[in-house]
Amino acid sequence: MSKVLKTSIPSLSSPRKAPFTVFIEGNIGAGKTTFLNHFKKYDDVRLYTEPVEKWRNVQGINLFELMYKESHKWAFPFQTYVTLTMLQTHTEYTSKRVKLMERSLYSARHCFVEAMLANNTLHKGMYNIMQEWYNYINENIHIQADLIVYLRTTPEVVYERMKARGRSEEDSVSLDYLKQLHDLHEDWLMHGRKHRPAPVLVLNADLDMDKICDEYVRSESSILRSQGQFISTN
Ligand code: 8LK
Repeated sequence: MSKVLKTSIPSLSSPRKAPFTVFIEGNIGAGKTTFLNHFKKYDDVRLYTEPVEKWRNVQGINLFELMYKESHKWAFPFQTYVTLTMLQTHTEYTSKRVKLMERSLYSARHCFVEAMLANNTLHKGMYNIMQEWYNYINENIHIQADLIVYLRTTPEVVYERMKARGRSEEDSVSLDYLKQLHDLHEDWLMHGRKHRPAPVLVLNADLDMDKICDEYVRSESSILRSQGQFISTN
């Protein structure tokens, strides 16, 4: 019996347009997931939250927990796996007109991997391998990037939020580490000291959850005006 081909053949006359792709960036506890959930009501938006559940269960192994517990040993395999899962999300096909991603390959490279090198949890040799991966990906794989939304916070505020969230794996995360991640986000997104693949929209994410809604609304027009079309709600 012959197999039925399930994939449709794209029309040659109208090549598929890549979705308007937005990365939501910011420190631990900045409210990225809450921000993403705000866009659930839109039909034409595909949301990708950070794949923490995949990191927690790599064929039964909690890589996320190991990374914080024994960072010297596990930071490198963890970041390698994060890079794979981010790449899977970057390249995943969606027919929706807007793709919203929590973090990206760029925050892995410019924030987390840099912090781990500075803290000696990544040996320079491991760091160099990560750089070779990023360079290879940059040169050979198209990563769609149209807008970066930077949820800008102060480390003290996100420290309190992180504690209140109470993710057990994050028990050992210190205020100093959050300050370090903050500075790396600032260097990258505010001062442009690292490559920014798209324009950056900065939102004040220190605000309380009720007030932050105004900031979300401010960002909606930038996100949803993609390709000049109106996006309907459910
Ligand atoms: O964001 C969820 C948790 O994972 C938080 O504790 C920070 C950690 N994390 C990390 O160590 N390295 C990362 C990411 C998250 C995301 C990227 C791209 N790299």
